[in-house]
Amino acid sequence: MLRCCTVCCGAQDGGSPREKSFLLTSEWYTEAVIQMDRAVRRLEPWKIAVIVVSVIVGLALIIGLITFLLCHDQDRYYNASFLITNVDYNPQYERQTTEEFRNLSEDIETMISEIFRGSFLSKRYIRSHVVTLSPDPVGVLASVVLVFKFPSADSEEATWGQVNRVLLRRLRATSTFLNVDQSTIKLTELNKEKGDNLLNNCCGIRRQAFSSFTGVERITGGQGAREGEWPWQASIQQDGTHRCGASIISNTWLVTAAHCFREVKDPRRWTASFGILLRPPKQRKLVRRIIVHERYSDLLTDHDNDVAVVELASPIEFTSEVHSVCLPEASHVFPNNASCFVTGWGALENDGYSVNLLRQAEVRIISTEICNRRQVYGGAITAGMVCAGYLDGQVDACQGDSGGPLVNANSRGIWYLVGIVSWGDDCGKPNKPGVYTRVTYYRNWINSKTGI
Ligand code: 4AZ
Repeated sequence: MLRCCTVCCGAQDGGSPREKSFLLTSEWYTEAVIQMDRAVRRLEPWKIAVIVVSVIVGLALIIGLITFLLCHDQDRYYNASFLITNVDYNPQYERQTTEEFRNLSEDIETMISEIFRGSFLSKRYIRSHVVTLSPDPVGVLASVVLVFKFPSADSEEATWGQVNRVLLRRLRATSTFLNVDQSTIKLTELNKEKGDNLLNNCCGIRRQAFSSFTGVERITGGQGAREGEWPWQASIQQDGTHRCGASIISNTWLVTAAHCFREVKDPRRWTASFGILLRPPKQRKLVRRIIVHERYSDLLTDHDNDVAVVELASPIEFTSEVHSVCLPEASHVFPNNASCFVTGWGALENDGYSVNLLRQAEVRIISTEICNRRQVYGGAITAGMVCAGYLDGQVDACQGDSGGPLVNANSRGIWYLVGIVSWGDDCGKPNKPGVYTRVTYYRNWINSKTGI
């Protein structure tokens, strides 16, 4: 068609400058098309195929990217607050780790989960987490963070409206023993930073869901951890070298084993690092103060009172990958055979080297009665210790894991510190499970030193 036009226009020599310019452009274009035509004819078929495939792949990538940007899911956070009128306020609700806070929070979270799981938002609902329970003249005011996944293309107003509607309608219709005053329900959208902050400031929360595995490995040679899986794990390092594990219990305090400081007690020679890799860590802090249990003795080999707290020189910045574990109340009892996880950068075998990637292993609590049997530890286990592992051996903590956490998740999926890696006869030997400092036994001591 262009060629035809050029031929027609070419007959009118001496036309206006505009016509001349059009003529020149048309001729240039015609020439370009002829050249391209020749070039294409010169191309071998396989080259044409490569060009066609590249163009198709390029287009597919662009379409995929646009679809991803429009349709991919995004976490949306909300704060729901409401008044519960048939529960009297109890001062124990002030602290997140009390049994009272735990029990009421579990009831509230179950109620909210049932509401959303039974609604059209069931696939969008991720979790709810009670952050505060405050006093009110007629009951308890609950503040709950709700997390949903919505396509990023969905407008904020629309999704807020959907969540609000379901919450209002179903709270009215759901029969639960909690009496919620409908007129007090308030739902506000939180931006990601605020939502993350609220959740990261709650102890014992793991942000992503990590599938459990059948833990038949010891930390030695066991399963590598993923970022954010054990966010309370710290490494304490003497002159820059990993010596022990530790657990974050607040943004300025760690808890660890006293025996880590047997040789060097000067805080200026110690640092703490956070994140699953020793090198490079997510964060690193200087140590201000080390408080070793007064009755721990470097000279004795009875391993009693193997607990210390470490104060950091500046606060940790809490993120979903670095934040605290919950400390159990002194009265809490973790049952025998309860499933726990021990984590650390310790040796892969007795007298081996530390590893760079954090490892994890599932172990079970062994009763003190069994652990004190003649063929096990023959009476060496005292009230301040707890055994965990397997009498068959294989799965165990090892050197370098000392001071690190032994944790257990409650029914709300909140993780509590059960023990501190302390001692054992070798690693993974039959009838020689790991021995841990029993955190409930030292709970009041930890509080007396840190205020936590
Ligand atoms: C240690 O020497 C050590 N198998 C830690 C844990 C265990 C043994 C030794 C438990 O730090």
